[in-house]
Amino acid sequence: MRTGYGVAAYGLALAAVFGGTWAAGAATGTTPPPPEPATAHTGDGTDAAGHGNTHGNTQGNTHGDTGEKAPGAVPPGLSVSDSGYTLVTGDRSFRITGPDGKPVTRFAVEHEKRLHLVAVRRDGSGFRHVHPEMAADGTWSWPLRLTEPGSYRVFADFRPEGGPKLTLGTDVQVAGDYQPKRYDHDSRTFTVDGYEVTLDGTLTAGAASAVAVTVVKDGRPVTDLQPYLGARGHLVALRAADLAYLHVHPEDGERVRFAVEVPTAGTYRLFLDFRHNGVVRTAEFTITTGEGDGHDHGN
Ligand SMILES: [Cu+2]
Repeated sequence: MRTGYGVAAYGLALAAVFGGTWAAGAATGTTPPPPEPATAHTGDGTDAAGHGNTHGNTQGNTHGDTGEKAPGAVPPGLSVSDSGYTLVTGDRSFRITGPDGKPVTRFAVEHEKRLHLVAVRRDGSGFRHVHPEMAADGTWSWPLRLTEPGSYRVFADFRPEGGPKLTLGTDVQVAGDYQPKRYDHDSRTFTVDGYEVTLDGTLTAGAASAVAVTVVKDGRPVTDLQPYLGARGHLVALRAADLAYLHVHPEDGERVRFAVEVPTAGTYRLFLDFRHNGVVRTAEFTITTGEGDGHDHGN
C-alpha cells in the first residue's frame, strides 16, 4: 500500500490516522520518554515555541522525496555528508555546508520547520526531536541538552532550497558512566503521562506493513489528538543495528493506521510524537520484523 504524501526514506510509507476533531491550540511543550528528565525537552525552548498557530495543511505535504530507493541503497542518517551537503558541528552550534563549501542559509520549510534535529543515544534511548534557530549566516543554535552519558546519534533532517531532501547524522559524546539500556524484547505499548499508546501490526522487511496506533487515557480511546507540525503524528523509525533513519508522517482517515516499509529484517526503534491538550509527547516502541523477512519481498 502506498500513500500519497512524501515518503522520506527508502520507500517507507506511513499512514497514521487520528480520528476525531482537530484542535488548533498552541503547543506548549514536549515531554521526552522516561527516564529522561522531564525538563530536558521542554527546557529546550526552541521546540516548544512557534508550533501553535501556523498549522499547515496536513495533506500533500512536501516532506521527503517520493521516489523509491534502489534495493540495497544506503538509507538516510548514516552519513555526515551526502550530495555535497555536510553537517558541521561546532561549539554549541552547527552548520550545513553546501556543495560550494559555504554554509547553507536557505532551507525549504517542511512540517513548519526549516530543519528538524533528532537525537537518540546509541543504545536507542533518550529520543529528542527539537527545532533549532538559524542565524542569518547559516549558523544553527544547538538546542539539545544531553545529560545522560553516552554516545548519541544526532540527525539533521532538512531540504536546502533547490536541493534534495537529506538526513545527515553525526555522533555526539557525553562523558560519564554509560549504562546502556537494552531493548531485547519487542515493546508495543508505551505509557507517558497517563497516555497508553499501543502499536499493533507486523513489520515485514521490504513490504508495506500495516501498523495501527491506539491511544488510551483513563480507559478511554483518545479521539481528539491535535496537529503537531502540520501532521497528526510524527514517526521516526531507527534501525537498531545502525540507527538508519526513517521519518514518516500520517495521512487522514478514520483509524490510526500506518503502512510501514522497513528496508531490512531486524529490530527497529520507533518514536511517535503525538499532541493532545496542547502538549507534545513521545511514545517509543521496539519492533522486530516478522518471520519470512530477508528472503524476498514478501508478496
Ligand atoms: Cu521536527
